[in-house]
Amino acid sequence: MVDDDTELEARLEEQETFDPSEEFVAQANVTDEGIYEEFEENWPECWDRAGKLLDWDTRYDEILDDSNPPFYEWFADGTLNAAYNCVDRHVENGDKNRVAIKWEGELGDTRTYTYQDLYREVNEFAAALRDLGVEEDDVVTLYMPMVPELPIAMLACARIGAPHSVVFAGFSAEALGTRMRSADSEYLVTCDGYYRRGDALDHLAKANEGLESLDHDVETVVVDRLGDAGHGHGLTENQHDYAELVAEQSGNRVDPVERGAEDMLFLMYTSGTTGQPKGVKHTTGGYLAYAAWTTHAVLDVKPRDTYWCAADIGWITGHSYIVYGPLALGTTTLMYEGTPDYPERDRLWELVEKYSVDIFYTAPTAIRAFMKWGSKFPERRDLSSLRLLGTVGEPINPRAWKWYYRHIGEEECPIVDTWWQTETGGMMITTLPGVGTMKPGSAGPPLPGIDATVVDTKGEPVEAGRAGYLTVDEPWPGMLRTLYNNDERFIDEYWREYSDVDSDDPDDWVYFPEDGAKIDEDGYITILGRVDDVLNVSGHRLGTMEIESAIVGVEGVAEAAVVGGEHDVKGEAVYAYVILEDGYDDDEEMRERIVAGVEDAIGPIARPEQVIFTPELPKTRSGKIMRRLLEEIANGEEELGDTTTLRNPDVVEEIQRKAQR
Ligand code: 6R9
Repeated sequence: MVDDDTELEARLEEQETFDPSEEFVAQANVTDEGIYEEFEENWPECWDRAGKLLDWDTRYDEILDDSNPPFYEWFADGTLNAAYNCVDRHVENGDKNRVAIKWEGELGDTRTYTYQDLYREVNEFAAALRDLGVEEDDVVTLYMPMVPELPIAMLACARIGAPHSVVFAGFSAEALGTRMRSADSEYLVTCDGYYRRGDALDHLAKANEGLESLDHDVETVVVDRLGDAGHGHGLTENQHDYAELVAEQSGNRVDPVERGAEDMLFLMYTSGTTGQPKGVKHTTGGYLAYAAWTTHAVLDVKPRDTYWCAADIGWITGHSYIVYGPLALGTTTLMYEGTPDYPERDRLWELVEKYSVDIFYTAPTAIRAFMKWGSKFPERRDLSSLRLLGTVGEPINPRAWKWYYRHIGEEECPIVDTWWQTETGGMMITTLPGVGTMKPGSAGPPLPGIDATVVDTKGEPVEAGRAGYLTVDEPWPGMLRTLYNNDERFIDEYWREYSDVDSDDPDDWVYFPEDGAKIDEDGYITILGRVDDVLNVSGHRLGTMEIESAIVGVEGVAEAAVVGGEHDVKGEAVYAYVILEDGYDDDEEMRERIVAGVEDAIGPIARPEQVIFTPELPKTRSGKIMRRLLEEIANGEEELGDTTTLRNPDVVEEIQRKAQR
């Protein structure tokens, strides 16, 4: 047995390419290699294939309107409703008894919603939102953990044409306030609390604190998740109990509002280069068609499947691949409230076994944690129901890929390594599981119809194997349309770098995702990571500027620089270099106040791994902080790169010494 194992490990280690099994291919949604050419030759009409996955109130004639780049419009003369597409049509098509959402709480409590159940509750809550005053185009903020009421609230908003803005429950009160203010949002749906490693967290306290920072009144709906374990907050005059509202609307129906394809479906705030989060705008037609298409083509989802994306709905991955894509296709989507290691480190595999999960989609940071815990945890469980595995959020190294392939997929499941972003709405670069050869460590070729390339600083394609910058030359239906109320920043952030911004010719416009990449002879793209000041901590996007401004807000801090250091589970971890004002001591108390400052401003996900006090930051003669050097120090590198251009080279050794403490 041991010998077999070692032999297998050795073989896997050497193997550089993997092909899907015949059995997988025989049943896959997309199997024709010709699809790449077909899309290219028929572009942009090829996208009708995505549009056709939806039911339209008014069928579109025009696929793409590119007359005003980069403000592209897709299916613009069509109308539809996203909730109708995710719920009603499955009820009407005779699938009302199929399970839409299977939910499991951390304590093992479960809830099941058939499409009929979902239809009922989405209607009732949509009616309740209307009664509270929500009108078409009002932004409703959803600050909720992983409870079924979150997708229900999203769909209820979609039903009445009110865009939602979901704020990840792990974000702080301050982060909630900033996002509500930015979106002028006068409605909030939140929750009393939720479970994390057995503790009943008090979420409403955070929500209330966030609301206090707003100048305008907010109508709030509160879901009671904790019951008697709750924290005893009374509801104020503007706060309503979710269950009561829904009960009052029992049996009521709301006609799905006919939305233009280009009407906003939702806003999602994400981190960028500046301290201000960006409100990414997604639309009803293009986004939903793209989410449905990629769920079909890449995740190979079929209505009879039990499909599980173990992300949080508070991020784009959850929007596209827990809620909109899977429900548009009428499958069963699994939601889990808790963490993977509670009560034990086999929790996720327990759920795979219990629900006979067919498709499992997670982040490399989780896989690295599973590897660290060891294969004995998945081995305890029967994982034979799995057919396909996926990853998203950050690069996955070949070792983690192979571990996932062997210990979770039992060498039978293809793995799709999917590169995409909040801004792209859905997957962009990955193999098609029923078509392509997989190369661990490389996401794969761009999807059919996606014109992504790797270029140098001048925009010229780089040679195979050379590092460059990822760009996308043609628009696609799932792309963001703009940043909320900020067209100028939209152009600056994503287009200016490689476009002729004065041109009306769409060929002069190139989308820049701000990732480094390289490409091989077969056109497979390996993503190297962000090239802007954005960190990727456990698959979460965090702006260094946001963290720095939180630290500088702490009393006694004069200046701060934040960089990412390598971390074996998180991928990147936050390293904060801090200069104190005179009269403050660099002691444990100060460190704790800095950590608390970051948690208050953003949330525990942004917590610094290390706070390094220093009398000065290494700066170039022009006064720029030399971040590269700080990164090298964070990574414990002894041989540092060129420091001759520093104004203050002496400080380097001192910082190095402090970082080692
Ligand atoms: C979906 C999502 C986007 C950034 C992106 C890139 C990184 C995502 C990746 C990946 C390598 C993959 N990223 N998927 N890097 N391989 N398969 O994660 O959206 O939170 O906006 O992050 O994540 O750097 O630019 P978002």
